[in-house]
Amino acid sequence: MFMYFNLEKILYEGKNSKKILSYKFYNPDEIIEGKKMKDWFNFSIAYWHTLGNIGMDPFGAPTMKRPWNLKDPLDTALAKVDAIFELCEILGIEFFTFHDTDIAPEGKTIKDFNNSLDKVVDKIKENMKTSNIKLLWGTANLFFHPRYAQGAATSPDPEVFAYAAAQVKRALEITKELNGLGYVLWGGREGYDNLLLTNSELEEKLLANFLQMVVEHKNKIGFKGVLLIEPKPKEPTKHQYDFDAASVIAFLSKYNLEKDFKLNIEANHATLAGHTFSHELRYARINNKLGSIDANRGDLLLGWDTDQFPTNVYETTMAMYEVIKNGGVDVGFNFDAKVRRASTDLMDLIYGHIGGIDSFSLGLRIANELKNEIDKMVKKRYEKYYNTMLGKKIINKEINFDDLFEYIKETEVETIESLKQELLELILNMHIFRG
Ligand SMILES: [Mn+2]
Repeated sequence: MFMYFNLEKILYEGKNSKKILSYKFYNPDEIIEGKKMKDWFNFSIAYWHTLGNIGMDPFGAPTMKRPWNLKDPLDTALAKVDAIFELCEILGIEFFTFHDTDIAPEGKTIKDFNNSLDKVVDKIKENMKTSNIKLLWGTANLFFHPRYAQGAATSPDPEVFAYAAAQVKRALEITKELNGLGYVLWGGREGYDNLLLTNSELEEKLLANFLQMVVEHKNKIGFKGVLLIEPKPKEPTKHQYDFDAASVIAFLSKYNLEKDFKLNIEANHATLAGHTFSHELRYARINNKLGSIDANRGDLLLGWDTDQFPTNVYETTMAMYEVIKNGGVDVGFNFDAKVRRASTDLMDLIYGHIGGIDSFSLGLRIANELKNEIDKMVKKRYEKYYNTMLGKKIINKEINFDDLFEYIKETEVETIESLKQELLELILNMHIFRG
């Protein structure tokens, strides 16, 4: 039935199943909190990590032989289209994501590149006609080629700015043609390695101008998807301008771009910024900026972006609490995750995705059970702001410093009510241990 994998479709069998190749917690059509599980997630396979990764790292040669890698680069690109549709079909994943350079060979000029992109996009459209598989989001790779070594939008050379713009223009157009739900901008080279050699005011202005042009082009072509910025603090650049959710939101607000962009929050980028995944989700959520998620995990003992498949149910539970409070995400959950360099079998790709899907699905179930208990505890913690005159006046700003002094001058304010963190942890564990 399939070309690259000798497998049946992976199906839901429930948590007591002993079958490795099954979902224990992901039941796509089951309704949770008014919505099908699959619609909470829009799970997506990342082209680059799943089809592109051949196990190279800075210390060693490729370790993986993939059957879709052929002699001719265009043949390879066309074979990858069948491979991504096949993987989606087997795993029951309805979406995929790509950079422009993942799907077609670049050639010498942007015109060459666009010609090869056209051929591959035609094949993607053909495959889409006979399946339910869709594009989650597209993006342009503005970090791999040597021309981007000193930045793309923030390069000191305007020809590089122009090249990057031409790439994003086409990538946006392709995303629209394929009905993508979003378009992501990740500025891996937008930042600095040496501050003394950097004109920071100019680079910030260039980045803002670039993003404004993205919005203009989006409106011009009538793309209805969500524009997303993906924060990351460092790597490959020493310092990246899109450091974390808070820095990006401040930047957007300074340049009047707040209504045009949301955020794509990645677990591993959060920890690189010194935050937890749920911190970044929370910050995006309370600012109405939680648009999409790159589902993976890092390794806290390593200082880099390891992009591992998510397996930590504590983390997925906390993440799904934020997602439920947000009413879901606009775009979806993309597995920006790769198998380890030493995991060289094709089957490892299947195991990785099953593990990631089930970890988030269990997280959704637990967070949904827990949310009322947590909300009750939080509400109680702040209740004096809502049920006392003093609290209400502070919230509504109907009081000033003189009034506050008068109010409090003869009152001893010692300790306040217990935080009860340990109780919360017990409740959380009780739900997680039950599964
Ligand atoms: Mn990453």
